[in-house]
Amino acid sequence: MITHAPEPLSEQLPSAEQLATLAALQRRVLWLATLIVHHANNVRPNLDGTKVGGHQASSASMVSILTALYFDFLQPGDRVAVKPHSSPAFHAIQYLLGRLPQRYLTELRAYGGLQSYPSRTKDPDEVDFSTGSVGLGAVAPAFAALAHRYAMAHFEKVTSRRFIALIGDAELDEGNVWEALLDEALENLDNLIWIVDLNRQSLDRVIPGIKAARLKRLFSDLGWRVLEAKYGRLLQSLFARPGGDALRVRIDEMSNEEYQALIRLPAPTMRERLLDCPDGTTIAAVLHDIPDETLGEVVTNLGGHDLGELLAVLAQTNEEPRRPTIIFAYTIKGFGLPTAGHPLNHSQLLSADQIATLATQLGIRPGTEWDAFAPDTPEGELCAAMAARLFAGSPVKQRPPAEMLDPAAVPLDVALSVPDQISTQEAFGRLLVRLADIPELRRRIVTTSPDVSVSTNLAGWINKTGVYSPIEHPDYETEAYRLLRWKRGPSGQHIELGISEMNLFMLLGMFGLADDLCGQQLIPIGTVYDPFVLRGLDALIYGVYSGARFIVAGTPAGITLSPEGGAHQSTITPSIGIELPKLESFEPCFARELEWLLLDAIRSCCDREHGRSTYLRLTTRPVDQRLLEPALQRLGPQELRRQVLRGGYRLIDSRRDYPTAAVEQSIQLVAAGAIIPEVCAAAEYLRREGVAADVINIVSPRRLYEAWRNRANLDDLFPRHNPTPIVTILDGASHALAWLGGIAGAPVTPLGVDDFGLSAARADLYRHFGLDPLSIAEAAFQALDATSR
Ligand SMILES: Cc1ncc(C[n+]2csc(CCOP(=O)(O)OP(=O)(O)O)c2C)c(N)n1
Ligand SMILES: [Mg+2]
Repeated sequence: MITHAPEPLSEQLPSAEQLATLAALQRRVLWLATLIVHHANNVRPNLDGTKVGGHQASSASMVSILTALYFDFLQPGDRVAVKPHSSPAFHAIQYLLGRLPQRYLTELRAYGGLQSYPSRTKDPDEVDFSTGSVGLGAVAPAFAALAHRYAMAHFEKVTSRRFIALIGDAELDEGNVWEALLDEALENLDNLIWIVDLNRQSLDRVIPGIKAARLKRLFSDLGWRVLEAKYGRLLQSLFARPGGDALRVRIDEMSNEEYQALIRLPAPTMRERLLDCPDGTTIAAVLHDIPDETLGEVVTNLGGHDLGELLAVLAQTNEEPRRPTIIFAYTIKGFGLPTAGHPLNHSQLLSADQIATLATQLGIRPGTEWDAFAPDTPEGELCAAMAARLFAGSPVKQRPPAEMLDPAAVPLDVALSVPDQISTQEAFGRLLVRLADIPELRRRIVTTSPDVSVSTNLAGWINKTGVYSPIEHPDYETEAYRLLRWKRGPSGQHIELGISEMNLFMLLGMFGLADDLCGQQLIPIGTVYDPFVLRGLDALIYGVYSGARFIVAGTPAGITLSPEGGAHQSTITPSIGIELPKLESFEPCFARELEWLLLDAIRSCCDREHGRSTYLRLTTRPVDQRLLEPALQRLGPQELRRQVLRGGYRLIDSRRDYPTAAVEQSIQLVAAGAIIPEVCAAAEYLRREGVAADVINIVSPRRLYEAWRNRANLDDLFPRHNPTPIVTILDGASHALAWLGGIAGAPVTPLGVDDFGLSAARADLYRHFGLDPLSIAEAAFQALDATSR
């Protein structure tokens, strides 16, 4: 573990000899990255003719930056997010470092091969951050740097050092980038470095106007160190000549479109165009000794392709005072390729002839196309030295060491005592307060919320543990804060975010990977209003896709939050819980259930191989806890707990719980969450009418669905030998439970909320959507009628 004091790194700039070695490595990276894509598209047999794809120009744009990082700048513990469309260049480097077997180079986008975009979980080499959906990879390292800072404050040792995002310039169009930049919680991350690959191109176009100046001002205003690698050393030397300023002004003031067009012209025309301005004669004099053969090289000599310039700028990131740093590295999309600067080069591929010419240009001899460097060459020696520095020479991907919570320290229950009437949200708040009394758990739990901590019942936990801030703040307690002590300091264990659900899920995701990224396990628990889960959905998906383990409570949920109205009433979140891979989801009704679930979710966070994140859909509706009594008596706490965790249990077993009732027909009422009291009331009504109505409480539709798909025996809930008609009831889209009849082959009547919500009293809304006891009973009678006919 590194006890992290950001020590100054070598500030020695490389010699001419070292630069020559780096240049040779860069050429090889460009070659291999281009060839990896070429092979996948034009050489590997393609059975169905579907375009394979891959991004040669995007990779070429990034080649110099990646070379400067992986063959010089990076230190052990540095974590890097790689621009999605430069993955071929990244993998080429991993190959040269001895971290990726050669056979993968011919397997880009093939089954079991290299993924199209860097993937933590699926690529064979070590990827720190998955990228692909632009904008998310840009900010993931910022949240990871926050996890690092938090872990340092609480555990004093981490395995991470700096966090580096390599960002395409068009990624800065994504709103999530700005949501992150503006959040106070992410201020002053002094080990965060963003490098923008400023090729002024996106997918479809050359980006009009020079946005860079505005961006620089914005970052500077946000307290970042703003650096740029704009011009290479060659151009800089021309600018330094008498009259050189005129050349600089000419290039500076040229529109991006004009520049991109200029660099694709034959040299004589290029010169003509350059001189076509009022200062033409002065510029002609500056360029008088530059022959046509090298004019193109001079005009494209941007800082983002000049290794000496890049390393000099990177060295400045270590200067005091340390601050988050952004480097605008000016690049050319397709640098070194015939597609350079072409407005439509994003998915352009080189032809076989162009590949052959490129091989000659880059000095690749026939038969050595896939070679790495021999160990006794300067390039081979540098590769070995960097591999030793970054990976201690280990050739294989492995899970990095981490300090973890021992799952054995997590109890099965905490005997939470609750009043007869309590909502799941309030029970959640009380549970957290109880967990704060278990030291091993408390150490690693960190809560977070996008400005809804108090209204989601986190106040008790916050009062006990405090709010995290890198520095101690005085506690100006006022009347308004009597119920909530907002004490801020480095030992706090709650992170308050501004209103950005995107930031919430990015934080949960990156804190949920803190064991891998920083060497300290954290158990992040977030709260969010359930309808606004959808505003952070991309980041939620990103977190679970990346393999993070965290817990989130969406609360309050559904129309049960009656007066708040439509925008606050979630209806489609249950299906996210059922369908999003690698997520657990639960919609409990009773405090006891929630207690078992939350503890189990924490245990799952401790399992680095198979653990999953957990989504709890909760509510503020107080529910009579005595409704659980008959099931508790019938099954006993152990068996009930097992069934809750498996996804569902029989809350009312009509024949057993009411043996004397006169019964003519049977029906199953299958429901989840806060609507259960209505369902129990409907069951009672039906019983009085001679219908044995069982109530099955589906605590996790997802778990039951997975069990069903895995052919588990669910006969105790849905007997196949005697399928009984089913009415499903959910405060959510009715579709989410409608599949349940498939388990037993029983007819289903799905009830739920299949329209946008609206403001009203709860009983009015239940009636409006047909979820009140009488409507449920009515649906049951109709179902029975239909089956008897
Ligand atoms: C969220 C998202 N929207 C759209 C895309 C499709 N897309 C892929 S690359 C790209 C343009 C990227 O431009 P930039 O970030 O500047 O990268 P570069 O120019 O280096 O290729 C777009 C729109 C995507 N990958 N992710
Ligand atoms: Mg771009």
